[in-house]
Amino acid sequence: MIQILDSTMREGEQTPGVYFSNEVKLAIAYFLDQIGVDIIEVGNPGVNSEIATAITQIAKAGLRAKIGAHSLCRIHDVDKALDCGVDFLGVFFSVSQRRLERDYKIDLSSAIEKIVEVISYARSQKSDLLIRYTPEDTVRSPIEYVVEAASAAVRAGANIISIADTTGYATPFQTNRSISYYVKTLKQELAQRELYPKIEVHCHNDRGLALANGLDAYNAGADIIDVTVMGLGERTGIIDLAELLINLIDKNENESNWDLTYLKKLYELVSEHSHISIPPHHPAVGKHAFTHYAGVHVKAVAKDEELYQSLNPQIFGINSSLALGMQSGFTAVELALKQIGKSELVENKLLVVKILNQIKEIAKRGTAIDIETELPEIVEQCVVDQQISNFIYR
Ligand code: HCA
Ligand code: CU
Repeated sequence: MIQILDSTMREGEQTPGVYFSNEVKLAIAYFLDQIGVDIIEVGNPGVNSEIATAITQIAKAGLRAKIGAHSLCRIHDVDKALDCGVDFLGVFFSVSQRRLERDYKIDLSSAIEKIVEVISYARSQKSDLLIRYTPEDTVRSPIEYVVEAASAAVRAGANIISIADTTGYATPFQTNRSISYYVKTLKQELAQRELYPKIEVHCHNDRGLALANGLDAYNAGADIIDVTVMGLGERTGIIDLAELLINLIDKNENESNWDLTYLKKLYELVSEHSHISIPPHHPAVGKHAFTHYAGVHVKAVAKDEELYQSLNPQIFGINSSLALGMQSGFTAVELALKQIGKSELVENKLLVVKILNQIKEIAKRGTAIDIETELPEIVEQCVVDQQISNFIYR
């Protein structure tokens, strides 16, 4: 069964300007745990001591999810992570030619020596620790280098190898540039060496393909997929948690194990504290995700919601709704009147037309009419107008 690793507090906090206090982090962790995320990557304790405290607190919170730390490939940093009492440790070290030559200035065998030293050390410190090794920028690294580094890491004690598309370079449309190619080849090559680590994928969204690549990896047999709330992260971020879950449910994955009724609350919390608003048209959790607007749509949905919905909003603990504005028709006004407890007015067809015309006039301002707060006033005004004209023309 596919597993989800959430990195909202690690990768997500690498969104320019984003800061979550430790109190907020604990709340995010609780929501993720309620939803049923398998691994929560809380942060890199090497960044500062406050992050180390957050990891320690969350590791002690008694959650079902495995709690993880991210770490540079250095023994000193691994010690810091282990001091937080984590179940999971993610160590990253690139083996791309460019990185080895231009940044680390070492060759592949020295890189592998370093990786093996650090991973063996981590394994010697905690026998049941889940250790992930990520050859950062995997999909722009020669596959032979990735296989060699990954094999050495697994022999040294790593349980998980993560294929990171660090720069959002991968595409499902070109075989040797696809995540699925890396997943399949790595699995095959490692199996030939009798090594069977779990394969994780970390897909950045620079080309808008993070989700597509994640699903491509899923089809190729990936075991773990990284996500963040709202797809937060460096630059254009990574796969969005809600978007991935919607699509995995379609594959009948884990349906009963995930509780998606917590998604909206989690997104609202993260949005509030990241100061990044949820786009209204965001799948599942956006304000308009299950809101119907145009006349034809509202009329059809009044008979059968599935005529314009392929996802059941109840899965997310949400009811479908309607919006009032320039595109509205007669049915929308009737439904909205019922919604505000004025169903007796629905029979007065002339009044309904008057209200609809008034709505369309106001809608020229360019935003929807709020049913709860604005409609009652519009109705009242139209009722008064009608009474006056009835009086005049009596
Ligand atoms: C980073 C880069 C990273 C690491 C992923 C991993 C990436 O910010 O450190 O360690 O699995 O995209 O490669 O997020
Ligand atoms: Cu990343």
